[in-house]
Amino acid sequence: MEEIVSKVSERTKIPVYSRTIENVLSAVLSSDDVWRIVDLSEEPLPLVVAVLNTLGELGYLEFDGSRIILTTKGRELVEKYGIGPRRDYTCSHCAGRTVELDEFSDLLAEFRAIVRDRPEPKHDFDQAYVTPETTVARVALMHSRGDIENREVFILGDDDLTSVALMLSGLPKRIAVLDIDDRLVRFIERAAAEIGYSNIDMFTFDLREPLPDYALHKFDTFITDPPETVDAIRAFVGRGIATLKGPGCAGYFGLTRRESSLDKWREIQRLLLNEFGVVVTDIIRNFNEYVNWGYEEETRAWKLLPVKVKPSYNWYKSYMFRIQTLEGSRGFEDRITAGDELYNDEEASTT
Ligand code: N4P
Repeated sequence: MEEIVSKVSERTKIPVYSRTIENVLSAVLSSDDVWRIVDLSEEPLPLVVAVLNTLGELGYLEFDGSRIILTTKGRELVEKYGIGPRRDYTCSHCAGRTVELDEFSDLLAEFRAIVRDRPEPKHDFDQAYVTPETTVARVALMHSRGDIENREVFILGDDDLTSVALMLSGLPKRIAVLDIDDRLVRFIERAAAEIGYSNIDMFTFDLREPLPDYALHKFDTFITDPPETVDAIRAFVGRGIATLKGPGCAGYFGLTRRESSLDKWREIQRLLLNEFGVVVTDIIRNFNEYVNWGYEEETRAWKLLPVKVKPSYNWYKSYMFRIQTLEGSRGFEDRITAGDELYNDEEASTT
């Protein structure tokens, strides 16, 4: 095992542990589909690739067309270490989201109808929207925590159209949405007119810039789904916190294992705790499910993968984080000078 770990370390700057190798082997025992292997192993895609290539080179597995297959030598290896197939016991009623949508079935149908002609994901902005069930589950989750009814809600980036589901719920007192993509701002404007909801403000905005005064310290709840470089967490989550009125407010954001190692998660948790002074109240695994964005073949992931096959199901998910502000919490209000590196680091691969 030590030899495998050190060989993988030569191929990547992402930290490698024997646990990493075990996770990938366990996933390979469950599936021969490379996307499912990334999904189940819960390791960043570039790291999974480094492990697969190393295991291939050492003769533990082979690439057979589009499939990843363990060799006899590989079978001996998993036996020796007592590694079994990774199981998936996700609750089939709630899909692991912890909230049920029975009360929201009309809202879900209305949401589907309104978003039918939504803008398609734009590669330049790292867009990939979540399923309608996910968006509606966000409303259920936030409502269950007391974060939307008669609250002022701020949305930083909204290709998921959470604002549309919130308008349909009629619960918030006021909604504000910003997005860098004016196609989305116009789409949400039209949806508001169609729904007949007027307590919503929309503006086109690049989150590298500091937020204007009318957005700062005025809201009860924010939601965002950031790219996952540390700068992007400051730009999206840090600025989200800066929109909040003070202690006792809440924020929601997604973090994925697909593009962030647990080492990066620790960095991000440090930021939350030490820089922003907020507390994490909820982390719900794989709450957010993303529809495949269509530009897979133009991404770093595609270049890296040892077998070139398009995903056959929604393999990309993120964990939903809820934070709450306390005395002494503070957001991020400075300028960020990053260019494309706002979206990309060693662990990212889907842009
Ligand atoms: C990126 C998904 N490049 C996948 C495609 N990220 C943007 C989602 C906006 N709905 C978010 C990842 C989770 N933080």
